Amino acid sequence: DASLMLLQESLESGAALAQFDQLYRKKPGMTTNAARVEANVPKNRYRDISPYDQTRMEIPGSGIVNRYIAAQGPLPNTCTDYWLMVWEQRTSLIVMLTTKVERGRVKCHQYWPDLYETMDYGVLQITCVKEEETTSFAFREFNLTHVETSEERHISHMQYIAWPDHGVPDDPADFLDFVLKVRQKRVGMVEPTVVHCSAGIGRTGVLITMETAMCLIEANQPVYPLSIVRQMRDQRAMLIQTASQYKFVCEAILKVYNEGLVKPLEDYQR
Ligand code: PTR
Ligand code: PTR
Repeated sequence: DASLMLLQESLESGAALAQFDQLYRKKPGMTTNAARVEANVPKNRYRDISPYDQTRMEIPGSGIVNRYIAAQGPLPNTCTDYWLMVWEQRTSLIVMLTTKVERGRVKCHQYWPDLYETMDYGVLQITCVKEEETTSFAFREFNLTHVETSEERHISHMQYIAWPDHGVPDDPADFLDFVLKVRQKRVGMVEPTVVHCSAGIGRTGVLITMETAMCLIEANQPVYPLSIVRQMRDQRAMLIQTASQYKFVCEAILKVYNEGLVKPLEDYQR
């Protein structure tokens, strides 16, 4: 594929990283006033990371159809809103890329119940019905019940645990394995997938870029990671935080393509 040969060359020459550094981190003209409203200040985990007014998720839903919802790790006081958003958006998959605590600092509140336990958040009741953990992943299944209507839905939770913030995954092979599992899960899925880490920019940006690239490869479309990142930053500031994260994702894209881990869909027996 021509776009991926170009990517290979620009990674080797260093041009890819220079281009990445030139991307705007915040889109000119976008505003973040809602984050500064007194009632909203305590809802944001980091003072320097705010959603755009134009693209932030509102409850009840704004009617925007998204492929992904990039989110911060919920705070104790935002879990009810978080689950309401999941319900309203009909999300059936949550991808989590942080642990609860890193280097002694809280990165995300445990917004889900332990195995076989139930938690109530507003009108929603969440029960954890399955949990499988390895050293790098945790996969959980939740039942979500709306207590007023008794409607019940099922949510899968896929957590990658071996990836500290500001860095790249400890083991690239493990990470690829994880994203391939996410991709498998998402085939045919039309509802938005909630992707979150702690701030919802660095690791979340890498995951969304990677999965988008896989979809493009499957669809036999050119893959230009720089334009994927630019489009993402039109909707949320600072997605993919560091040049090393960008390099990591570019190399991972080349790897899945070169090793045939993701192929144009017409190559599959379907
Ligand atoms: N034959 C595929 C299927 O239904 O599983 C078609 C398909 C391929 C559907 C990709 C969705 C796909 O990706 P996405 O959910 O990202 O649009
Ligand atoms: N002010 C925080 C900091 O710089 O540590 C904001 C922050 C935190 C930014 C985590 C990015 C972070 O990484 P991620 O988006 O991958 O959780």
